[in-house]
Amino acid sequence: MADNGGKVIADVLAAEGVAKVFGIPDGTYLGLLNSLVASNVAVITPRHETTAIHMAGAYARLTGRLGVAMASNGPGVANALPGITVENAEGNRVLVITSSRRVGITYPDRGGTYQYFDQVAAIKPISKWSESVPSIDRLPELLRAALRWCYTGRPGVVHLDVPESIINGKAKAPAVVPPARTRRTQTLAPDPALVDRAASLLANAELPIIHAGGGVIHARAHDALQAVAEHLHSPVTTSWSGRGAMTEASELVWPITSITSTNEVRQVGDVLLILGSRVGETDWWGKPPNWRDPAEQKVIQVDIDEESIGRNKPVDLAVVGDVGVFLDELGKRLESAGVAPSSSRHVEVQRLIDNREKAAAKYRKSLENNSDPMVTAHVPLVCQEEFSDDAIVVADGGNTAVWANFFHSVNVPNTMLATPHFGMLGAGVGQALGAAEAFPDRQVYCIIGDGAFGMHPQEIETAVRNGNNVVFLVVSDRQWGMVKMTQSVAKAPVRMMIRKKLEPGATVNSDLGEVSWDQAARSMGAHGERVSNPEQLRVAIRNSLSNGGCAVIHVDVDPVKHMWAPGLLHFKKMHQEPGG
Ligand SMILES: Cc1ncc(C[n+]2csc(CCOP(=O)(O)OP(=O)(O)O)c2C)c(N)n1
Ligand SMILES: [Mg+2]
Repeated sequence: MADNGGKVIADVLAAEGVAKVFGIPDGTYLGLLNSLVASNVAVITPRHETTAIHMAGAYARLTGRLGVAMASNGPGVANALPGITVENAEGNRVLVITSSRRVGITYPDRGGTYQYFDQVAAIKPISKWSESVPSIDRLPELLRAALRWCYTGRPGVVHLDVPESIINGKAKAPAVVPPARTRRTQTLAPDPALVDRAASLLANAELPIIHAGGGVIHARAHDALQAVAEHLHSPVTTSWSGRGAMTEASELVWPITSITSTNEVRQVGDVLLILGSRVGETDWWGKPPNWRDPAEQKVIQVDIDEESIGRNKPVDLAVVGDVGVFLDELGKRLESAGVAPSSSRHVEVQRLIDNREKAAAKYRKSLENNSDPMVTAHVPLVCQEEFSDDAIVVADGGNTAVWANFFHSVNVPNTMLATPHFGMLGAGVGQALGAAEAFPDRQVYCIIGDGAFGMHPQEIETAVRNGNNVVFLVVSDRQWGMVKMTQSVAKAPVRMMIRKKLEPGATVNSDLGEVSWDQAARSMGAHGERVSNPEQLRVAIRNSLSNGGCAVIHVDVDPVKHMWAPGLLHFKKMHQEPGG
């Protein structure tokens, strides 16, 4: 077989250690597919391009490796756009390679070209970087540029558009230059003088507190964070994206679902260490009243991405670098200086923990309800009891994702996936499949709303075909539950408080029809079960796990109680800043 542009790409990906690529096959990149297979890079094929992008995103986040996805020119790329938007917003490290029509008729379009749109112009504003390859001679250089961008700044989506005439066209594949010679491959160490200053601020603090974002997960700094938090006896709050940055089995972790007690922690700390978080809208922009008045609190921010420093919350000490290296270095300094928390700090932290547990107990009241169909709170709880601690859980849907977040504890770091920045219904399907590809031997389950699952049920067949071990729990309230709740409260708040629901037809198109998800699953070769109470659910999970492969459990829940998910008022307030 003569070399072609596809081989040039496959050689570079293989040299980067890429083992799996996600995408739907197409003739426009046949040269690439053949070369990937020849290089033992597996091509994993879902039934929708946006799923491929989410699979790559989940795979990257869970393994720390580069996620690679592909889509074919025109419709394939159009289908990939939502996934690209979301994975970029979520900050997952994904390289997307697309084919485009041959060089002679594109860029610019002459009008009437088949399966063509300006893919680069469309993807540029929804990615970190997007360029087209104008000639085969420039392919190696632009691949190197793309990979450099993958590892520069905040992770996200990087896109390279390659005309079919280049992918399939004859070329002599040049010797691959090792990655270390074409980009930085070591982690970015922070300036030691800045680590010294951070150590001294923290050592002299009355109550240092830590806020961990998704950057801690990308840096795989879970153990380093736990060591520093324990050394300082510091409360650790996590952003939505940072859930699982440190084990929630530790008393020192405040998941974002402990909203009121998280606010309390942020009010009392006199030194705040922000790790890998932009402190954006879902962190209430780092502002009072959810956070302490900046005049009363010193802020240290550490981030791999210089652009994220001081962006939403002013800082007293800015540290650019890898949070894992920073925490390792900080830990050494705290130890050698013999820093130890005071007994008054222990007392204060215990008070904060007690308040957190009191608030959590209030939420747990919904578990006392044993109605059939069940209250949704039981779903994540029974799952937590039945799946192993290192199982990967994906939360998707409107209220379903809220219930799943409130009643799940991330006891093993980096085992929870969602789209906290985008709230993208249906993304969880691809994320669950990506998780199963990342860890074929681990348990993976996805708690997902019936609206969300209805966006990508075809991927059940993908899971069956690819032999993925994944259990979907489809929470069926036969409504766009979160939307029905917000519509109802907006329309008649007092009536809602008294009667908990409005009369049928009072909201605009927020009801859905019946779909038997267990039957749909069986029609595609998966195991299917339908349950409506916690005990049935427990049995169904056990059956699914002993069966192996893909299972779908249709979970009927009480549709009215489902609307009353915890924390909704707090989330409404979260979105009101800034005004205008
Ligand atoms: C792709 C997408 N479209 C629309 C929305 C707006 N939206 C937010 S929650 C929601 C309802 C979700 O319904 P379902 O998945 O059944 O979950 P439930 O709220 O019923 O638990 C909608 C339509 C969204 N977040 N994502
Ligand atoms: Mg629903």
